[in-house]
Amino acid sequence: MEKKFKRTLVTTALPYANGPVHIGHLAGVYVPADIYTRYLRLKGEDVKMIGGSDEHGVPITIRARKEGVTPQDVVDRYHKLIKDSFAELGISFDVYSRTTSEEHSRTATEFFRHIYEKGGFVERKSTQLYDEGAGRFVADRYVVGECPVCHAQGAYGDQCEKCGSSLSPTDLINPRCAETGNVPVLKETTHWYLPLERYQEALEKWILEGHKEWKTNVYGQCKSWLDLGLQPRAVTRDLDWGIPVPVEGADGKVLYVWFDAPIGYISNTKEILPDSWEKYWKDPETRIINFIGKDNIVFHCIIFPAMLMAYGDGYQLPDNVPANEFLNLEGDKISTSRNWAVWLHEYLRDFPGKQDVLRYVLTANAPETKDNDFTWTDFQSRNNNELVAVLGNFINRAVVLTHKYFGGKAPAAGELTDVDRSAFAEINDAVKAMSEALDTFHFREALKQAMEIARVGNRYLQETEPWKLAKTDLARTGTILNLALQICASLAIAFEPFLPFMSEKLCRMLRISSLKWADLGRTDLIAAGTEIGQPELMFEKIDDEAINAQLARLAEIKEKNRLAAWQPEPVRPEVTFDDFTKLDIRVGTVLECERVPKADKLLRFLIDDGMQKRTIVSGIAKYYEPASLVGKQVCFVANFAPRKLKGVESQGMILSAVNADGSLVVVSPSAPVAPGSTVG
Ligand code: B3M
Ligand code: ZN
Repeated sequence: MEKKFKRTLVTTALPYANGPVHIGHLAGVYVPADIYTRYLRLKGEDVKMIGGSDEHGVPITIRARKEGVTPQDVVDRYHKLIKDSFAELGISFDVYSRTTSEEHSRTATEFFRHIYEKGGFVERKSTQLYDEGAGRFVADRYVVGECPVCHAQGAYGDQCEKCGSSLSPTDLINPRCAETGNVPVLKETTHWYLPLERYQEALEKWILEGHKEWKTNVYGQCKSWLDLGLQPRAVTRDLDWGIPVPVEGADGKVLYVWFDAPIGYISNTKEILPDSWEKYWKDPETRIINFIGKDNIVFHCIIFPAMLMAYGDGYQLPDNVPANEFLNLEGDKISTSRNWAVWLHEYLRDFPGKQDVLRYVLTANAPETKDNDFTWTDFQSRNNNELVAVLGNFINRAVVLTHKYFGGKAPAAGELTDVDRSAFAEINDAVKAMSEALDTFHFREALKQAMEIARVGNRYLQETEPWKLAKTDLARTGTILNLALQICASLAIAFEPFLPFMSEKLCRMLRISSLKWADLGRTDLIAAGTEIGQPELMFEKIDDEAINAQLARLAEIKEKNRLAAWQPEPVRPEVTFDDFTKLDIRVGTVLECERVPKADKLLRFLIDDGMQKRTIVSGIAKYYEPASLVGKQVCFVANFAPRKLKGVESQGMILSAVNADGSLVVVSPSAPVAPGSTVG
């Protein structure tokens, strides 16, 4: 039996305020949460959507030091950027606050203290890495060294990215503090731990027995954590940025960011509902839904619930945690550090007024059950072939025809025929399927069903051909266009959660207001005689130029990353000066240069070496137009034993530098010199 709820609290993962948000965040969390919340609002339900920035944690302090500013400066900058770009995309938070707010600090402090006073923490000593030069503890991630498994350099203290081994910083060979280069030492410290094992049984019962309906990825992750057996987790850190641990003698310690961040959901609720927030957290008739990405599952399904249990006092656990998988970009994992992302604020700048297009594409392609890929060509084709050609086209036809035959006044509908009734039956089927999909967090499917309404509309016009009938039967034409306008009204409702900007525009055009989900599929949403607005296009085509510009930007980033990731070959074994002088390296001037027939890699050079002309064959044909080298000076090994290459005798070797991608660049003197000059 489905439980009945009085209200819903929708929470969205708090993004770290040390960078802008990207399409991965949007597809995974904010767009689905916004769709869901808007849907509930249209149903007239009591719902609040809670968001905010996560402004603590080590990465923010590191970024600040790198930039020579304070952590507060960093979070101020990104909080504003994130908040503004969410608003511009139409993510309709009831509150978007931040974890540096006073309310949050008060709430998190009280939360810790309450559990502490109940004996809900255990205090433990441990040794941790410490940077003596900098006078601070170093988080595992910020110790680097040689991987003990694959011997790659630059492995992190928690993981080697090369071979994927999970590490602890003391495993590293030659560990160094990433920021300072100092050798870390071990130092004893005390921390407070949440003994998760105390909640093992309750969590098992709650999730494994009570929430079999959760998404398989979420349920599965929880099960494997629980099967391993829960261990105490430290909830404090040695750091000077965060909420101070409210315990005597805990100077220099703050709450672990993952302890305070989820409490942010509570603080932010308090901020908008100072008097009634408890209803949203402690009343069993409230339903709490956490929208998150898959990397946050354990924190929301195990640790935060354990915190809430530790606190007690009637706090409710989430009813569902519809975590998504990841969205990739053009086949590669999105990465903030490698700048491999489509950043929301840049999208809004590059595609002004096209918020709905991004919302549409991210939903149609949402990584609901598996990782998915965002590509710019898919973005373009979904816009051009679906939004423009199906949805926009139907609306435009209905409105244009109403203007053409009825002067822009909604005509009256006469008796309905079978064709009319069957179109509306199909629409109502789609509406039903859409509602079911929304109720169960299947937003892709819901969007597909919304689109189906427009497809039915197009088929209906195609079948009834009002433009032909208008000459002979204006009354029937009126009925058809009346119904087409009613379908438009349904589209305004159905798409409001997905494409709120279009919906608003459409409502203005159709002169309708106060949308209600229950009105979907009705045939009386626009009264006969209503003067509708002039036809306006809902969407416009996106041309290749705009797409190519994005692809070019990504190609540039990829190239930059490739060069940055390139590592020089290790230096070869030592040689003596005598060894070196055995090589006779000289400068020559290129007199002739041509391709060697049937050898696509080779160029034949005729070189003036100061004494004579000599032929040298070099494998650089892929990188140079032969003519472009004539007249150039090159360095070559003059006493190289002659050898035959594809039938041509080569008397020496031209020197080239090998680029990161293996391409070759000829080495030349930086100013002209006499041919035959030696190099050394
Ligand atoms: N800031 C991690 C993340 O952005 C973290 C989420 C907190 S939700 C309480 O992935
Ligand atoms: Zn490794």
